[in-house]
Amino acid sequence: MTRTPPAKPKASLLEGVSRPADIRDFSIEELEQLTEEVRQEMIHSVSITGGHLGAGLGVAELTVALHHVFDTPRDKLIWDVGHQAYPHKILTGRRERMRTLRQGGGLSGFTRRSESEYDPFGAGHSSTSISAALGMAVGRDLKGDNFNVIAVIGDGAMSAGQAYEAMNNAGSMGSRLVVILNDNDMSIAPPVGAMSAYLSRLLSSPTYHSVRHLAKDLAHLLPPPLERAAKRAEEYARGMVSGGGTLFEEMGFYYVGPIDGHNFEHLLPVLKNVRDSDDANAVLVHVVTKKGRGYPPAEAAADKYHGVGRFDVVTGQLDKPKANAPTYTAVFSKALQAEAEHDDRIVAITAAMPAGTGLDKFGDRFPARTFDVGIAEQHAVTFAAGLACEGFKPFCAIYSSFLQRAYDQVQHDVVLQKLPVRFAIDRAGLVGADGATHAGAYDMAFLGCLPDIVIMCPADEAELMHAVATAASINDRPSAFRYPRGEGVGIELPERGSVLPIGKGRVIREGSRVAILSLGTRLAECIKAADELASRGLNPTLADARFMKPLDEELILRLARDHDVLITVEEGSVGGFGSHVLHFLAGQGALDRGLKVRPLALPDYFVEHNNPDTQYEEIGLNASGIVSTVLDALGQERAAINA
Ligand SMILES: Cc1ncc(C[n+]2csc(CCOP(=O)(O)OP(=O)(O)O)c2C)c(N)n1
Repeated sequence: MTRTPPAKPKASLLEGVSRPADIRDFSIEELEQLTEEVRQEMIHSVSITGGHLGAGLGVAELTVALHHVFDTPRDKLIWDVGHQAYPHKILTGRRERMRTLRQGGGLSGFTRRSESEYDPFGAGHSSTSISAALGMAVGRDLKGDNFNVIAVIGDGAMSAGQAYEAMNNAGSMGSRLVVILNDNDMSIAPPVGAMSAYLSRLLSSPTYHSVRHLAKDLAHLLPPPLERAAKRAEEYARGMVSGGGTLFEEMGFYYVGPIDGHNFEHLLPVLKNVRDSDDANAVLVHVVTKKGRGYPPAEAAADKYHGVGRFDVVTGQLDKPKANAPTYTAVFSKALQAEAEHDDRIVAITAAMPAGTGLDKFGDRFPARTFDVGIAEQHAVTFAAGLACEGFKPFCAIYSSFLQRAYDQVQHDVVLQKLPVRFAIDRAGLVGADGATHAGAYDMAFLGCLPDIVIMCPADEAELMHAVATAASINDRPSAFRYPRGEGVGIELPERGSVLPIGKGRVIREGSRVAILSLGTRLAECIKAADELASRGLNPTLADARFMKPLDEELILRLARDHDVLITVEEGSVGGFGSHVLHFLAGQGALDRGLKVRPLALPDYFVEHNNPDTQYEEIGLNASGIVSTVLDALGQERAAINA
C-alpha cells in the first residue's frame, strides 16, 4: 500500500525577515503565514518571560499589515501604551532578543525610543499616541516633509481625556494623520462608559457588514486619490452606520470602518488607500479585533491573559509561584471591605484597574459602591472629590505612576478644598519587570509638598490595614497611603485595622549612636541591617515613621539629639521623606552640632526593568546598602567593626 507522504512543513518566512522592508512584497498568503509565525514566536517568548499577551496576539495581522503597507521607520508608527507591540518588536529586528523581554538588560515591555528606530515614541501609560502623532504630523508639515504618521490606539485607551483632547485638536489642524482605533471591546477588564457603548452600537448596526464590504470594494475599485463622487457614496454609506455621521466625523476625522482586523483582504486595501490619499486630513480607521486571537486560552479569558507570568504553552496553565503571603493589593481590598461593612458611606473608585487594585473583590461585595470610570485618572480624582462633597468617603485606588496624570486634580480639586478623598496608592516604589514607566517613584515628592494632606506609608500588610482604617476615620482633610506591588511579609493580620494616632511613628528597637528611620516596606531590610550591625557590635535604634506627613517631629528630634548618625530609608525619589526630614532638622538647627544625616532614597535616574530585589540591590536600598551607609557615615571599615 502506498502512503501519502506527510505534508512538507512550510519553510519559515519569519527566519528571513530581519526588518519590515523584507515583507513589503509579500503576497496575502505569505502575510498570513508570517502572522501565524509571529504569533507562535510571541506565545513562546511570553511563556518564558511573562508579559502582555492578549493585546499583542490581537494585533498580529494589523502589525504585519501596517509594516507591509507603510514605509516604516520613515513612516512613523506609534503604539498607544506599547503593551501590544510585541509583534512589532519581532518584525523590527528585535526577534532574537524577545526572550530577554522585561528581564534585566533585556528588551522593554513597551515601546521605547532608545530601543529602536522603529519606536518613534515611547509609552507605558495610555492614551498619548494621538497627541504624539499629531505633533509629529505638524512637525513634518512645518519641515515640508511627507512621511505618514500612524497612531494605533485601543478602545480602552480611547476612554481617556487626552485622546479626546488630541482628536479635538487633530480634527481641525488640517494635518495628514492616521489614527487606527483597535477595537477589541476590552480594556484590561471589560471597557466601560458611553464611548464603549457607542462603539458597540457602531458594530451592531445592521449596516455593519454591508459597510465593511463596501469599504473593501471601494478600496479595490478606486485608485487614490478617491474619486469625488465615489467619496460621496462612501460617506453616505458611512453615515448610515450611525444615522448621519459618526462621532469621529463630528470631531473632524474622516471615518473608515469598521473593518475586520484579522482579514488582510479587508485591511490592506483600506490601509493602502489611506496611505495614498493626498487629502490633508485626519483619518480614523476603525479596526475590529479579538484580544488573545489565535491562542485559545487567551481568547477565552482576555482579562486573565492581558498580562501574565510564565505559562505552559500547551495547556495554557499559568505558572503561579507559591505565595508566601497575601499581596498588598489583596490586603488593601480586604481591609477596605472590612471598613465598608461598618460604614456605608465608603465608596471605591478605580480607573480601569479593578483587578490590579483589588477593587474587583470589593465590587463583588459592594457593587453599588464601586465605580470603574475607565482609563481616566484625572476624572477619577475629581469624581471622588464630588462624592466627598456629598458626604461620602471615597477611596480612590490608583497606581502611583498613573496618579501622576491627575496631579492638578489632586492639588486643585481635592487638597485645596480640604476634601476628604482617600488615595490608595498601589505599586509604590520600584515595580520590577514593568520598569521605569510604571515605577511609583514620585508620589511622596509630589504629594508631600501639598499642605494639609495626611500621607501614610505602611511598613507591612498589618500596617496597611491600619492605614486603611485610619484613612476611613479622617474626615476633615485628604489622606493617602502607599504600598508596593507584590507580597507582604507574612505577618498575622487583624480582622480589621486600628486607627493610628496621626503623625506618630513607632520605635522598633532602641540602640545608640546610629538611628535608622524607615518609612514604608523597606523596614524589613532595615531590620536585617540592624541585626547585621548588632552582630558586629553596633546596636542601632530603629524606628518606623509610619507617616510621611505630618512628620513625627518629636521622634525625629529625639533621634537627632540622641544619635551621631541618622539614616532615613524610603522607596521614593529625592523630594520625599528624607528631604522633608532634612528640611525640618535644618530649620530646627539640629544639624548644626554635627549630626550626620544620610538619606537613602531612589536615585536621580530611571531604574531599568529587572527583578525588584536586583533593582533595590543596584541602588543600595537593601540591608547591605544600609549597613554600608552606616559604616561609611561612622568612617569605619567593615573589617574594623568585625574586629
Ligand atoms: C494612564 C494609564 N492608566 C492605566 C493603564 C493600565 N493599562 C494598561 S493597558 C490598559 C488597557 C488598555 O485597553 P485598550 O486600549 O483597549 O488596549 P488593549 O489592551 O485592549 O489592546 C490599561 C488600563 C495605563 N497603562 N496607563
